[in-house]
Amino acid sequence: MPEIKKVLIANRGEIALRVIHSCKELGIKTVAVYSRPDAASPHVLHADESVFIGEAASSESYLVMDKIIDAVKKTGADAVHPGYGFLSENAAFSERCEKEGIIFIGPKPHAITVMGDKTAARELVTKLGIPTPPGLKSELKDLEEASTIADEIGYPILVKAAAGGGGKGMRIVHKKDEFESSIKAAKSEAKNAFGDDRIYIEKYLEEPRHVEFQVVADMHGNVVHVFDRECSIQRRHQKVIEEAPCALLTPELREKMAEAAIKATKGCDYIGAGTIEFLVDKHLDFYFLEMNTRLQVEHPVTEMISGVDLVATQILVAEGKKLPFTQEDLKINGHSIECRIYAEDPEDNFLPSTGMLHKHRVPTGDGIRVDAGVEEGQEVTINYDPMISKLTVHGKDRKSAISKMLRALDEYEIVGCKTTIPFCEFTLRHEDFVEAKYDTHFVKDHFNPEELESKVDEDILALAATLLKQVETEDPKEMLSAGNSTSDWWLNRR
Ligand code: MV4
Repeated sequence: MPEIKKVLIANRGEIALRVIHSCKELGIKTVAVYSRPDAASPHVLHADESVFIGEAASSESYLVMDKIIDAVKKTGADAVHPGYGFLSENAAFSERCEKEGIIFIGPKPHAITVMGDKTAARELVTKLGIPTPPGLKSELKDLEEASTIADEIGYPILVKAAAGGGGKGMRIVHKKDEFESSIKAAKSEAKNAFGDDRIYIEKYLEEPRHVEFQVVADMHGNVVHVFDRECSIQRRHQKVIEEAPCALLTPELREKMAEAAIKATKGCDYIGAGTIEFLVDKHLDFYFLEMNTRLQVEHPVTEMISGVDLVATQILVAEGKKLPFTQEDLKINGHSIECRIYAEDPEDNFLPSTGMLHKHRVPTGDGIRVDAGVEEGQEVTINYDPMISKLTVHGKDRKSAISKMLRALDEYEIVGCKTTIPFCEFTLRHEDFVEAKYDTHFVKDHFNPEELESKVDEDILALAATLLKQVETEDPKEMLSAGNSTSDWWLNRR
């Protein structure tokens, strides 16, 4: 395998910057690609070179394989890092890179295909002796047979799309007389969403916790896990707060789950960084759900407790090098929490809240990491994911990580759009979160927007500061004229 000298990052925002950082530290040149509204984005400014790839819609830019491959050839890059989302879990793209002689920094097409098909993944891990939720062994073909199985495992039943994943195309069936109509609706939904109407059924596990394992594998048969993360704080299948390690796991359970995670990884001949997703129920029984064949958004919490640079590790193994550490080399050090700061209004059902980032001042200090893809003065638009940044902290234990996160959230200043910061503060102060007694229903069960702390005082202070700055720097007459930006941000403040 040739050494990687130049990487094209087929992504945008914070993850593109994250990849650029590791490349620079490894002495690798970087190429950014960008759509029209991203022309002046940080990922473009921080890369050594950049290539324009089309209009705002992802389907005209970041998702177009031909444009990415052309950009690779034009710039002489020898590898592509897909980040997360976009082409990261596209087996055809991994294959295309292979054919074009470009290193795809990720798994081979086979692993992406098997794990991307959720019933194939379920069949594979079942053969390996890994527990999955009770349900059909494979794809649902015969309605009558499926209904009998549903009776056996008991309601509620969860219907899932084979081509789904991440909660897309799921449907809960509460009782027998809804079974047939739900299956039919789920099939047509799956057909519409994925062009694939294959579905399967599982027992719907109640009060589950979402626990995932980070794995890394090289081309020499070495597979190591980099511990676990808990991601149960989410809404509409969008994670908001993640932590590592999972506070629920005992060393014995961690060992058992890690063993299953490594088995699944080896079972699909995986190469690179991946995530095995499990549900853990109140009896501490665990079940394999799916494998994500990419670097995940929440990877920083793993990096903080392990000291492993996951992106650098991805690049090394993509070059054909051996993993630079063994399982025995890795130890859990302290505790890490990540809050995703979204441009969304927690007081209004987490509706996207776009606008100009008039102010973006991030917290600083020991054990604090901010991965942001936008800068002050930039617009947060609806073209892409509304995530402004990821705030990740590290403490000597869970309690100090929570304290540090609350301090950091308090220090974070964003003016121009509403954000999930007040929601994160609410959660981190909640008794059940503090005691680590929470499951995937936390938001539904406990979150009440009326309990959010009022930010009005801070807003008034921020307004005063901005006005003062304008008085000092601008013509006062202009301030009073229409279209002044001050009134804009006042209306859009968090
Ligand atoms: C489940 C489940 C309960 N029982 N499967 C969500 C993401 C995707 N990877 C699979 N997911 C789930 N699968 C069984 N058999 C619960 C979830 C789940 C969930 C379901 C409904 C509402 C919110 C949820 C949050 C996390 C996980």
